[in-house]
Amino acid sequence: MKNPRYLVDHMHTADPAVHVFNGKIYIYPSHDIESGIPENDNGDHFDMRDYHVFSMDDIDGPVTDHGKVLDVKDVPWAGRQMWDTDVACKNGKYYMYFPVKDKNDIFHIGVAVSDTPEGPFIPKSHPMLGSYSIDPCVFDNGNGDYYMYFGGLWGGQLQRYRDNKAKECGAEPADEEPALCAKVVKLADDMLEFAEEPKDLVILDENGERLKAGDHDRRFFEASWMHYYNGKYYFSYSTGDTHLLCYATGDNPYGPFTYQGVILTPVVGWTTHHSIVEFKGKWYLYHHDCVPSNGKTWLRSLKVVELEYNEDGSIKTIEGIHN
Ligand code: FUB
Repeated sequence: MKNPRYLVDHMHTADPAVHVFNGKIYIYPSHDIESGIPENDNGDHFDMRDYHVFSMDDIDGPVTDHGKVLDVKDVPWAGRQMWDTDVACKNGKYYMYFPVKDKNDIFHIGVAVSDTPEGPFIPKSHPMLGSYSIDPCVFDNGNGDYYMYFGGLWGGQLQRYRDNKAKECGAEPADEEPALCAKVVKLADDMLEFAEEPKDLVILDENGERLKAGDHDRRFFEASWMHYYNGKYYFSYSTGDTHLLCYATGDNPYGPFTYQGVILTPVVGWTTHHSIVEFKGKWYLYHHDCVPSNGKTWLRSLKVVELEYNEDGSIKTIEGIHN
């Protein structure tokens, strides 16, 4: 597969979390809708209310929609805005992690459980204790340990927190200060809570210095994803207002990580969000853009394209806009 391929045309989908479960590709995206809410920097126009699950037997084959698997109405503590989700499998159970605002408009991360990757997922009665902000991604380290990466600036509310505590007046640091970090936390054995306090996922530059808040081309904004390739951990993310997907590599799930480069140049739309997955010996980048909706930033469409590495393990940059 050399050319990017759109995957779903009967609804708008974004923020794909992709995993291979039982030999099949499963896609857990956000479900974009036309809510009529005007576009703003707080992301109020992303007013999503449920999740569908999709699967593919093969990368070039048909995409099956397994239908609605979780609705905001079924989450007792939820207010509005179901954003990027992810699913992890442990001991034959599937755990869906989802950020949604509570009834006071504060994002937390909830968990819902299923016996199958297709769902439906049954939500727990409360958010994960100590959770905040958005964009959970769960990485299975293959040794029984699972790590969650999360956080997002602006509408994702990460700037409101320091040391895992909400500040009365949370704001982004000044340009010369260290950038805010994505968070990493090990999950408890039951997969339902954090096993520890979330830690900063530090990204260093080529001189071993922490990336600065003013370094908008490289600093973390949202859309965490972790994968493992050839003995290295690859943390990838969106730079938000500069619309790049970048990556940094490290030697363990906590880091520190060192910035390496751009995976995907800007796409049509404001947000860019992805996952990276290996299937049958090849690597793929799943992401979204707004070409099918003629640039409506809140109506996005999923795509997949092959991702390639250079011999030194660096990722070949993919162009976000193509013919
Ligand atoms: O889909 C809503 C938000 O847009 C996600 O949580 C962000 O990562 C961005 O894609």
